[in-house]
Amino acid sequence: MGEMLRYLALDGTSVKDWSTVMSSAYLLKLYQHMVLVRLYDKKAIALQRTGQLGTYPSHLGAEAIGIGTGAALEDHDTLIPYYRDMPVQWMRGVSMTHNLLYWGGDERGSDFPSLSGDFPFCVPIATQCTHAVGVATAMKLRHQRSAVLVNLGDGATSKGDFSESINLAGVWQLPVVFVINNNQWAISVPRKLQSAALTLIDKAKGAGIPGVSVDGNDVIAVYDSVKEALQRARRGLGATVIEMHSYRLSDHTTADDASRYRPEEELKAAWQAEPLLRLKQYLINARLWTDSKQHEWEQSCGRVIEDAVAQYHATMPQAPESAFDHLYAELPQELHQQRDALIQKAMRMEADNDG
Ligand SMILES: Cc1ncc(C[n+]2csc(CCOP(=O)(O)OP(=O)(O)O)c2C)c(N)n1
Repeated sequence: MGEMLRYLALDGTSVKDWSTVMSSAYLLKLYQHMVLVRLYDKKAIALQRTGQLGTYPSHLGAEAIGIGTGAALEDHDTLIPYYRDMPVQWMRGVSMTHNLLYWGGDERGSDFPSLSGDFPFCVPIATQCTHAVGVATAMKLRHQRSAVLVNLGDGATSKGDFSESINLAGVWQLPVVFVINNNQWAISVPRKLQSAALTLIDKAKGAGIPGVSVDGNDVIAVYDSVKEALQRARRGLGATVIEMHSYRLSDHTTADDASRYRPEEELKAAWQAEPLLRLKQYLINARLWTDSKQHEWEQSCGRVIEDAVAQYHATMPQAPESAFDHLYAELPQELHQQRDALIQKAMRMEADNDG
């Protein structure tokens, strides 16, 4: 695999000096955000299971990638996220209520106050890479000293959109950072069936851009690698591909049952390397954290999450036809017909319910 950037070993000992990367106080803050994400994730799954949310993609195992990446971005950069990126958005100021609205099927979940034109989630696999290259091209033409960060899964690197995007990013030296969340599975398809390339950053070589291999469960390594790649981009030195080695500890989404295809032993081993465990151990050893502080923090996270859920529940539902409202500047005729049909159907259902 070559060398992989890592600062903390699995047992929570430091294996590389990170004193120039961030302060201890900042590391503690990142840990606290990771705990919050984990608790939020659990709540969102419970809401889906009880019919209060639509299909939801868990962040379990991806907390370090999300929080570390979000922390490394600057306000004037642009984030182009994929559906597993609530933690990155959270660090960019997008509320949990917006996330709940999104997965609850409400268009307003994508209408958040955004830093520097951040995009909403992209569900079609890898198409966000082409959007990122478009935004990065605009930044370059305007001589902005900002960068674009786009996230994708390991499966997305098998799509033409990814290959074409890194190719153009290489040729035009675009200020864009591609962060691959290599969580080893694309729904039921394991990494080794996705590509014969030894590593996913080997793909960057063909595009003439540097690739960096990172322990995606180590938040310091995530932060450091992303920050450096963003700086390179802002200085006009071009794009970078970062492969974050991680593991999807959850089902793919709440519509999936990973126990049908994923070896139990593999999952067990992955839990030993998960992102919160070693960091908590490190912080406790460094006397920056205690079990009682953990308890208090979890209580306050619980309150933050309950507030977001209450706001979500208090939001009046949108009209069904709102699904059509943000697709086109001018809706094509056939979609007008579908929209009208939907309104008629909603009216009939309402009349049936009343009658
Ligand atoms: C263009 C397109 N094809 C197929 C799908 C269905 N689909 C949804 S998620 C997924 C797997 C994605 O895996 P990966 O890129 O590794 O990301 P992960 O969800 O594991 O983070 C697929 C095939 C889709 N959303 N878009």
